[in-house]
Amino acid sequence: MASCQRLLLLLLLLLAAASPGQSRPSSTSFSLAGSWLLRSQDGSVALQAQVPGCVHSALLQHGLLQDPYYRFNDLNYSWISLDNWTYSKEFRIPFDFSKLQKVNLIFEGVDTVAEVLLNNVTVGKTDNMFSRYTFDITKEIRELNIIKLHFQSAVSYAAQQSKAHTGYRIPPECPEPVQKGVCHVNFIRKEQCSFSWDWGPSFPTQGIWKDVRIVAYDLCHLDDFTFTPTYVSSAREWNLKIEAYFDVVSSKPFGGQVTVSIPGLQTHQIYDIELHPGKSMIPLLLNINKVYFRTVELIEASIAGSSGLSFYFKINGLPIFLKGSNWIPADSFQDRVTSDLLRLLLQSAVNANMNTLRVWGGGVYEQDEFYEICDELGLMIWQDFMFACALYPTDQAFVDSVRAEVVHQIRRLKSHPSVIIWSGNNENEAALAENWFSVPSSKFQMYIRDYVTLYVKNIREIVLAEDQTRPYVTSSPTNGAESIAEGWVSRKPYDTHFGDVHFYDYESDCWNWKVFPKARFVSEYGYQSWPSFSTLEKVSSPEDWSYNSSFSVHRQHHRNGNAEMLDQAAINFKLPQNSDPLVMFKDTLYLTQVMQAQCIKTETEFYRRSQSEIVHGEGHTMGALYWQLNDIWQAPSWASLEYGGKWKMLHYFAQHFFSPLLPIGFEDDGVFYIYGVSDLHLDYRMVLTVKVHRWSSLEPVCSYRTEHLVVKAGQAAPLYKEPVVELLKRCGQCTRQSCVISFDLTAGGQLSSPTNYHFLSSLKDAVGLEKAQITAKITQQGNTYNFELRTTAVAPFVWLDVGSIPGRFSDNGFLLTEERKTVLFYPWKSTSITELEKSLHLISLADIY
Ligand code: BMA
Repeated sequence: MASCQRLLLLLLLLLAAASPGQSRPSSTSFSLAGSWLLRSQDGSVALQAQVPGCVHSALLQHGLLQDPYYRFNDLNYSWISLDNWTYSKEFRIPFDFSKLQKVNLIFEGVDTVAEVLLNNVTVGKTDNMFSRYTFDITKEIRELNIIKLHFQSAVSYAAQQSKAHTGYRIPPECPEPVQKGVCHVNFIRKEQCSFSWDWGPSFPTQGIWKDVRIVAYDLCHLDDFTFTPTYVSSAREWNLKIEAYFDVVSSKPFGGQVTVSIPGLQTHQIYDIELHPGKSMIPLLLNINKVYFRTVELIEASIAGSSGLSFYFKINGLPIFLKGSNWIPADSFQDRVTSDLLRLLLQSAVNANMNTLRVWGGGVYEQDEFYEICDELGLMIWQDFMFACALYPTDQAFVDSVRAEVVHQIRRLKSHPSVIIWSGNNENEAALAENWFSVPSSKFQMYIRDYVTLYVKNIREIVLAEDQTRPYVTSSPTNGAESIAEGWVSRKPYDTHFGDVHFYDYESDCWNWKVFPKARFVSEYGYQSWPSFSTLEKVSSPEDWSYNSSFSVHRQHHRNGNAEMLDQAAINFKLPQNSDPLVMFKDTLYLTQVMQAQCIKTETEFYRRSQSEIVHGEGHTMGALYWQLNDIWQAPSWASLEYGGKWKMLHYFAQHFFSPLLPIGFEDDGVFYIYGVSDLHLDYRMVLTVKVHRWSSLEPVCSYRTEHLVVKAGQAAPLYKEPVVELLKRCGQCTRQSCVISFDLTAGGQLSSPTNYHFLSSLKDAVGLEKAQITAKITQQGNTYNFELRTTAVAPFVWLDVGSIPGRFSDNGFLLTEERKTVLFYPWKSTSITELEKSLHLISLADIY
């Protein structure tokens, strides 16, 4: 995938008028990005603001705000989004436009509701953050100009729209009080989580959030071009379809030539075309017989031994298990999402062996760089359209706005090989099917009609017309073909026999895999944890540093979330006990991360080992995307990466549980099994080593190596089976409480899996677990640091924390069963041994008791 994108980026499109005597099309443009003047409605605040940007960022840059994420500032600063701000700028056109036929003002993104004036004449209005706006300013443009954008508060606009919708309710009206958010976000085409979410604050921004430029041209202008490859197996070649969208301003048709050149493929082709006045799309076809692109198919087919249908992806003809997580906006203020930050987060996904991210429908269609990096890193993207957890209006103006948004986003994104599926919305089919918002049954059919209007008759129709190379599902979760058969809203969208499911259960014991759905594909599942102390410290003050402080309560946006984490942890662990309140707080943060990591490990391993089997009609699980990859601010959430990118324990665990080759241990009815799971493309002869350790000793009580076993490509299959009673008897000196099992796969010393483990009892019942004394000797080797660890005892969940020093360890949160282990630290900024030694905090589970 990576190579393909790089090659395509070199594709050039040149247009030349062919008829003699006719001039060549000319076009010139300049950006209005940079410094603008920003004023509050009453003029009491006036300052310079950067474009692209937003009001909050401008106020922050001028020192008029503290860090908006500090303590309770999300509430203190709510006035900003209630005001109506004006952006203005004076500018001189740096070229002679008088001879050019058309001058356009193009906004790549306006957030959100604004009236646009040029030289005091209204040239357009905006109401959709996700659309590109092009306004014809040929008549208004002068040499010296003033441009103004009068914004209306997104909050008051949404309220107004909702009030005007008198026929019937479009719920939910407001977020839950615990989210401390604002109402009616479903009435505005804006980042839905900007009005608050169950992991994020309410910062309904205003501003010009993407580039704005003036483009002037003669004859014609190439507005857009896209390319999509399809493989023609009969001819064994790729058809590359290029769609070139022109705005032709010439009053007469004219001919010309387009040159398509892909230097990386030594491809150069010239096309004669004829352009007619107005907007037109010219398709250009190119045949290429080298394999450079990728195909994607969503397979919904019957499965032997199971009712229902499969739901899995074939990439280049091969079934692929999608493993990864869900992406949310990386900041409330999009102008702070730099390419460095995107690269850091996406690289972290790859480092954790993920191959897929779902861009979730409550955020934004991400910036171009996001998809470029994914193309390059080989990450696949499940792309939602931006609708989440709500019903939506379908009046004509709203639908028209959505249509423009969807066309724009498909054309912008479809050339990216990373995007493998379009999906209509997040959980809106489920919201209807399960009647989350208590709509009266008499109105139910009407809401279904609205749903079909939006996601089927409009969005789906546009996807089918604009992009035939990718599948479309109307919602996530959905039953896919079965939902369609049931009229697009299935009675049971969480059916394990069809489509994808989302699964959350905070109460049941997450160490018991029987609580998880053996579904075809699990596109969301998760548990919360707290970020590390060093991350929280930046936005809090000492009085906040306890689990029940008003700060800790304020940052938790999920009802009962803080208690839920401790309740889940208490099922298998003793809760921290310490008389020092700060130590107690830090230990509690650590334990929530231990709980989260271990829960999602158990759950993900269950999904991965369910990929090749059908049990009681369920199975063939082919996807596990946990909720959620990243954080929008410093708060408790389901994320595995903290705000800023620091890895939580879960992320280190993901590196193991998503490993291409993994032995997975579990018990069923007192029998211990190990499955071998492989995402590799070849079968491998491997040896499985199983060791049993006592908590009280660094010498394993017994160790067993199998004969060579074949671990099959793309399969999950049992490799080992032994009743626990026999295993304990065989090893002697062991009880469930006093011992733990570890195991790994190796092949001739070359290929190996991570070492995995299986607990035989809850750790609160563990016998012999000692407070290990663990020391670390740090040495430097080039850009990497070695942490040579030595322990006095077996230690579970060993955690190395270097505070705010950016970087990641090669491994962390591990079970230490040997006296020595070396862990590497990869810094993201330069650091030193002294700095690392000073910041290092090392604990393991027994330290918190
Ligand atoms: C799902 C997601 C998000 C939410 C998460 C955790 O519903 O789609 O809306 O943040 O669960 O509650």
